[in-house]
Amino acid sequence: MEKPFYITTPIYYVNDKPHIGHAYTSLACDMIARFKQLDGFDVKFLTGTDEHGQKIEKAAAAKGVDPQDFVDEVSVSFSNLCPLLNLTNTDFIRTTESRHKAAVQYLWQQLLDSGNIYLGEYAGWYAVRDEAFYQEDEIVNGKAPTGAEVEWIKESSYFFKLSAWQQPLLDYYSKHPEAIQPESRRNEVLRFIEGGLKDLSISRRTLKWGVPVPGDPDHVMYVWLDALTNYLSALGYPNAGYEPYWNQAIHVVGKDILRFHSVYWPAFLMAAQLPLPKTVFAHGWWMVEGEKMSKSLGNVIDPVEVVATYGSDAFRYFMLRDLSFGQDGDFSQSAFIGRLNTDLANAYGNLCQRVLSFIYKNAEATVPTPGDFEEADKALLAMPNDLLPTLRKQIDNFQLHRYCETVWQIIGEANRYVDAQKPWSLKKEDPARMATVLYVLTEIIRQVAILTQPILPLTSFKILAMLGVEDKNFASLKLALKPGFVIPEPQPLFAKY
Ligand code: ME8
Repeated sequence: MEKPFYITTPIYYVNDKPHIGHAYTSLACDMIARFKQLDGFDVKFLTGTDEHGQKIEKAAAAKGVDPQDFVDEVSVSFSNLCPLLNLTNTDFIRTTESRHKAAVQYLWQQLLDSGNIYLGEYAGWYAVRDEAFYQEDEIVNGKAPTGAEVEWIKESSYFFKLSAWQQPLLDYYSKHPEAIQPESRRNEVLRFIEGGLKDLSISRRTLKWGVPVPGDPDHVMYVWLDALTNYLSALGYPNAGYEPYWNQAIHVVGKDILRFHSVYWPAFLMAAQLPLPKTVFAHGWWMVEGEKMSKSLGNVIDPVEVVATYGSDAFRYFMLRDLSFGQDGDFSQSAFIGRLNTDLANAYGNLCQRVLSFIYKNAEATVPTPGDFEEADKALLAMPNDLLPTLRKQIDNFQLHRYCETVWQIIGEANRYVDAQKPWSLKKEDPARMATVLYVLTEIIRQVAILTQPILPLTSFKILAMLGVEDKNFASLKLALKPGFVIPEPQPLFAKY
């Protein structure tokens, strides 16, 4: 039986269409999901949309449309992004679906039955943009610490006894250092919890656009309690079958929403006697040409346009390679073009093009039969398999950029091997040796293409198809290319800008 693996993106708000920040989290999860799938895991990869709450209600009202019609329309711009970016998500959840609402109401009942919910009155600040409550001492110059506008609300509300979970959370995190990553973010969360947790308002009476509270339909649930539960509802919770995946859950989120995922969510789960996710990983923030992306600055980058111009593989590569996963990054035109030219066209593209064109023109377009391998041949051929444990660690430690670096080391080594072995000179001097060198090179291209699948699915697919390769999972690295396959005329894999 394959080992279950479960990875999730945040579910995105449908108040506006997606930008490269949303695409980023989805791409990072896709890279990990693809790696795990190729490495023999039974993968579930979830993404979706967060469709309730005041922010969405307001956005729909501003357009003068019914909230359901509004979310139906905007959700499509997020679900369309999945095939566009070549995501391998196994599900796409919308919080307005009945399967989700039923699960949230069930969870609410668990929290109520276990004595974790009481009715009270909330008076305090609320930021619609963040869908978050703020304490008086958090307000800076009349705004939320995030810069969002706040409004004062005072109404009857159900509360979750978050304060009771302060110590259990601290105890849990001291036993599970892997539960919040990277470490710097973990420390921020611990300091926040140590600062004291107040009970959390989890329902609103003045809002209609949400999941009704069981037994008190005057109230709708706080959008974050509703939204966070998507990770369970998509697995079929509370019906049996969700457990094996849930026990392996990894949530990848932006640093903006780590508190919701590492304080509120685990407290709800503990209160409902459910296991906690294995890891919440918070990544950094993308800026554009050194500025914050914002509608008012007009610098929001639409992933649909980037993909239309450069293709999805180029976009994937830049996002996954350029930013150290966890750190903040900058989407600049010069860095983008630089990476495409240097790493894709010059390094990877050139390796495939020079080797496969040479075979096409000088070796009857046929994968040659090798003679005995020399030391240099063996050293190059051993690289991918020898590096596989390193690549596994890099994925498990969320070092996605390092994974790219490691694979490109092999590409660099293969290009140096071409220069050193000079197949063009061997053609006259030693055709048998030329055949061996060309075989080694096609074999290394096969292995590299297997390893680049999580980053560059389309290009890897093209390369493997050219070589007639059918087995594409990591176990097949150990196989060897069969000589005699006739390759089609090679076309450049990457454009140069
Ligand atoms: O917060 N750089 O949805 P959201 C990097 N619905 N990542 C970015 C980014 C940027 N500039 N901008 C957005 C919500 N993101 C809630 C989540 S989950 C139960 C509910 C990514 O549409 C990043 O993953 O505001 C961030 O956490 C997420 O989009 C916020 O998406």
